[in-house]
Amino acid sequence: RTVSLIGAPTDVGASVRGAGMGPEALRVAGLAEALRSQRLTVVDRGNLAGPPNPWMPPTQGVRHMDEVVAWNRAVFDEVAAALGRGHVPLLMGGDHCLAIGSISAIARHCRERRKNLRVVWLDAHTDVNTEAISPSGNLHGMPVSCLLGHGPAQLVGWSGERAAIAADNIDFIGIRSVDADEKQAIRLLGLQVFDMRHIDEHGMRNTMTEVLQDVDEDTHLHVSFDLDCLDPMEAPGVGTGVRGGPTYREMQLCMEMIADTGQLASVDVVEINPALDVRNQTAQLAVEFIQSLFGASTLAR
Ligand code: DIR
Ligand code: MN
Ligand code: MN
Ligand code: MN
Repeated sequence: RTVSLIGAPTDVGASVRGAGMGPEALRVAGLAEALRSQRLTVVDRGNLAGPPNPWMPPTQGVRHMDEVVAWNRAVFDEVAAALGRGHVPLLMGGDHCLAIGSISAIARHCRERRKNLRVVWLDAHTDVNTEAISPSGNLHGMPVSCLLGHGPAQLVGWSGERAAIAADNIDFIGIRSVDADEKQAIRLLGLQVFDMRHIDEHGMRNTMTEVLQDVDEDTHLHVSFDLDCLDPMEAPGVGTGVRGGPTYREMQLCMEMIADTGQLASVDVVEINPALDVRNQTAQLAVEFIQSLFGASTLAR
């Protein structure tokens, strides 16, 4: 397998500056070398280009719409190109607004190839706000709505259909921060949210068994990995940390069980904020988890 690393140095969708340094932090932590050490071919495509962060308040419920559109266009094209080459795109963010371009390109690819897309959303947050209900106006809190066809018009329909994914095609793991109106959206849309209480009560193993039960050889499995999914004790380098996340071992098991399906076909790694990190430990942690996601295991060769 060949992995295409795609850097998208943004914080235009975020509430805190600094996630734009994420791609370089992952490179410094040795992401490419780590994947090469496990029989993968890795091509680093460098960083995409886009507009700077104007740091403006929301207009019509959204901050930095034009900048978020521009960055996501670049992401869409580069992810589509990687998939076209038969590579596994690994998007290095940047903030989580980039999942709009990434998953829209993946959804279009899956429709063309008659693959069933399943998205695993690893996050402390559900990111299912819209411009009408978001308390912050930050687009990193809205990508799921955009992909489901409910967000601001400029960010909806990029896959060629109004909805890039259906509610049934996405599972959320590690959730522990949901805004007031997001709770209603989750219920109305029927989203499958495995919150931290679910993981406490059922364990990561049973949770992932349920999430992955209908994955088969026709499945394109996409992982959208927001590093704030982890407990901030483990991963301090994030803009919106929330305590009470999965432990290191729980997250490793999650990654290993995804790897065991053999169907992982694309990844977003987002929201690493080196400005808030401690000696690059969050990027180093991300590299370890990505290694597991691509099949590294303690005993298997
Ligand atoms: C919050 C924060 N729900 C918002 N979202 C974050 O602004 O919409 N997502 N941090 O990762
Ligand atoms: Mn988050
Ligand atoms: Mn299901
Ligand atoms: Mn997120």
